[in-house]
Amino acid sequence: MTLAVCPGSFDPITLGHLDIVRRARSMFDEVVVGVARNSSKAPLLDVEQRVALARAALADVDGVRVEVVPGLLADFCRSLGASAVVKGLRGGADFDAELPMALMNRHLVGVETVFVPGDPALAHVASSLVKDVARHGGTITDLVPDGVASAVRTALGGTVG
Ligand code: COD
Repeated sequence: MTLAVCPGSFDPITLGHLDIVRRARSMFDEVVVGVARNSSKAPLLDVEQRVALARAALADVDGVRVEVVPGLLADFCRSLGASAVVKGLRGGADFDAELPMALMNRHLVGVETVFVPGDPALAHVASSLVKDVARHGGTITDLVPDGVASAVRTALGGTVG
């Protein structure tokens, strides 16, 4: 039985994340979506909301579950006996940001990272951009799973399309 962890902030989960989780599931028997803390980002949604939205979005995907990463991703992977971490790439900038994390996670516990190119049609989709579009009154319903736009709208305290 192979198990991979798909980690992220998921603040909020987007169609880009779902694409990567599905691709990970096509390669591994089981996928754990790990909702983690990125210390360089202040989240808009609290961790319970991010987990609930990810669970709702992935409810129909067999072999996938969503959990909180309580501390280091490397320790979480070791505790699960994960074969790999799976990360999505939109382009070279993602690779430059992801490579040091992959090397650090391997240094810490020996876990390997598999980089998966995402759907090019979703290469512009990032949680940070989605929030920025919403903050300025733009429509995000076609960028995120059902229920996410209204959660973002509530968190921003305004109107989101
Ligand atoms: N297409 C392809 N891939 C995508 C897309 C898209 N449209 N959108 C997002 N992705 C990918 C990203 O490239 C990334 O791989 C993943 O989805 C998650 O993205 P985010 O933005 O939700 O999450 P990040 O980048 O903030 O996640 C960073 C972590 C939280 C994983 C990291 O900070 C971490 O591991 N934190 C736990 C503490 C820890 O272990 N720190 C030491 C790390 S070495």
